[in-house]
Amino acid sequence: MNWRRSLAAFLLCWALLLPLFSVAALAQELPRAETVWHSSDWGLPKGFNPLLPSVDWGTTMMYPSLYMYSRFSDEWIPYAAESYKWIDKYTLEIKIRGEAKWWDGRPVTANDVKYTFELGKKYTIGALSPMWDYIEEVQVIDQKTLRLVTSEAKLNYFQMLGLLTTFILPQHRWSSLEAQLGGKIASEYMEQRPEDIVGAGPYRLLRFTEDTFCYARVDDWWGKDLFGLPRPKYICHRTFKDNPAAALAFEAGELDSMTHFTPKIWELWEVKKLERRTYFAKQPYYLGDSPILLYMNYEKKALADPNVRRAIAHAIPFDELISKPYYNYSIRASPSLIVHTSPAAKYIDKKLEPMYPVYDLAKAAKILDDAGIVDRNGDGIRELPDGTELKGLTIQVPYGWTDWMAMCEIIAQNLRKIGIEVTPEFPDFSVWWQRSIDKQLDLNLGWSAGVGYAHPWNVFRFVMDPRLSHPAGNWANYKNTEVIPLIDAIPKETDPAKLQEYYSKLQEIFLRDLPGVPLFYGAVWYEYSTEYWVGWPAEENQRWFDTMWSYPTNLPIWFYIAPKGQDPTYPAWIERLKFPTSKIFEDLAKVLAAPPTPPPPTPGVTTVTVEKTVTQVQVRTEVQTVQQTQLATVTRTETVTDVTLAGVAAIVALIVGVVAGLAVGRRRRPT
Ligand SMILES: [Ca+2]
Repeated sequence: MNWRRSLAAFLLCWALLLPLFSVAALAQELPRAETVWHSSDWGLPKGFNPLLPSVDWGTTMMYPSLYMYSRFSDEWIPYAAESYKWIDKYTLEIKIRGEAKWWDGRPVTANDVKYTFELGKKYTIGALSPMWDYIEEVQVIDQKTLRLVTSEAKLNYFQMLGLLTTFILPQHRWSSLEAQLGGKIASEYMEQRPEDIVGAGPYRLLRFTEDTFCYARVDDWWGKDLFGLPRPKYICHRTFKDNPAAALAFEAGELDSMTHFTPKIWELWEVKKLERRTYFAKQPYYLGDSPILLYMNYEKKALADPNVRRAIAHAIPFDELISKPYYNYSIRASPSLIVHTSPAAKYIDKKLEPMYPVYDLAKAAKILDDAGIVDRNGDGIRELPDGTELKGLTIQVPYGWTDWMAMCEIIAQNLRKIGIEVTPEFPDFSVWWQRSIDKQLDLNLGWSAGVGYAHPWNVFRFVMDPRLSHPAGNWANYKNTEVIPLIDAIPKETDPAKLQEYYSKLQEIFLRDLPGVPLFYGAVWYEYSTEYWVGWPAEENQRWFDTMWSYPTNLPIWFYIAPKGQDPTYPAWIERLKFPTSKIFEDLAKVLAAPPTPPPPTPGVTTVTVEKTVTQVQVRTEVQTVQQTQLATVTRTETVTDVTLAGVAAIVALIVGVVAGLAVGRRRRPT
């Protein structure tokens, strides 16, 4: 039977050579009807080690988290966890599912969680290190029970929730890697041999080429009795040289989904009648996330004047910015700084609406006139009462961000009409970034923080916290210490009435001082095709959904789409298991209200309370997400863990321009 051995050897060689083959070879080999093809403007494959600051798309599909969290619906699903339970104000106990196993058959344990999280103590890891500013320890109670313990000094419930969506690694594999490689496991080790990877997710890396990589379904996955198996047998990602190249492949039916900026995307279905769509069929086409603001630098004397700031806010043609350069891919952001399309809209204080800026050049001019900021020498430029001229100012965004560049031109034209001379300037990204760090920008467009369980606290903190600085937040260099006690109180508060009071006060201060002006919500790029797969999340098919780069949190999508011709059944477990963030806080409030409980009568005997509902949270470790951007062949914006409070400047440096946002979202910018 030598031929069998020869065949085996041949197949082995074939498998080893595959990574060298092109996408065409992969595409031919994998059945089109069983494969989802996706594209984002990710870079070329770098590695599949989730500890790295930059990892390949889908890497975290291979690893479990305790919970999955959808920031658009603000809901949780227990994944590797079975339940949670507040023990006291500082202690959250998590039970891990008895079924949860690594691919090699060993159980997913509390020790795996402790080991993974503690890697962030030993090494600088964007996704793990900042959590230690908010927790004291991870306690292992038994093999399947752990406790996340914080203290009054470190208390921040948003950050604690963030731990629940953090990936978990198998200690038995990574501790031996660590023994060999030390800190290189978090900085250099690539994890590029699919057969070496030990995960616990329903997909594992199959192979990759220079521009394509594919994951294959794990058919003996531990979760199949609980969750079933996902529908696609293969999920492949292709990297294109730029957005237009991806758009061509999408139009040609080579891709089933993508996250690329494409001008006039609606023409695919409205004009070309193709089976293509975005989340909404009409404007705004995409879900919105982080408010994009016009920031005005307090370090500049002219811009520190509240009347100048208010006048500028009234000179912004909000609708034109969105309809022209942004192709109506968004809507005007609420001036309150709270994303009004998110569940957090309940915190918007409508009594403050009279303070909202509206586009009105006459009103803008009157604000300046009334403040004595007028043109005294007839050159068309106004001066402050002390003679400071409103000229020589710039409005800057990185070169290549064509939509934002056009917005700067439009804003500058309008400011000239009210006697303020502002010149657009478009430096390279790195120059723009450094100028912001150096507080040298005058006016600039920038992001803030997105929706999710920490919203809107995360946005108020990002925009107004005087303790922050670029890139972590406070891009306007706002110096009002009045906001500090409010920002510090919210993450420790569970009383809805008090939260409303704090948020109302923050809105009032924000609208009074205008450290920035919210313009629109950054579009969450997501396009899909129904040529091969149906049941995609959309406005008329509202399903569990997170961004197409957030895994494992967006895993349920692979369980409810279906091959064309089959029924995209929505799994019952999603509806049964999901619960809102508010439940976590209600449960906490009950524990806080209860009288102190006596110590357990029989120490040493572990009493396990199994609850069936639990949940998890995601790590936006520092509460804040910072979106960072880089220009390469493609330009992208990434959401990265904010590490400022951690005081870990080194981490910031490490993650600039890379993907630290494993557990966090990730957004792209059009080129
Ligand atoms: Ca003048």
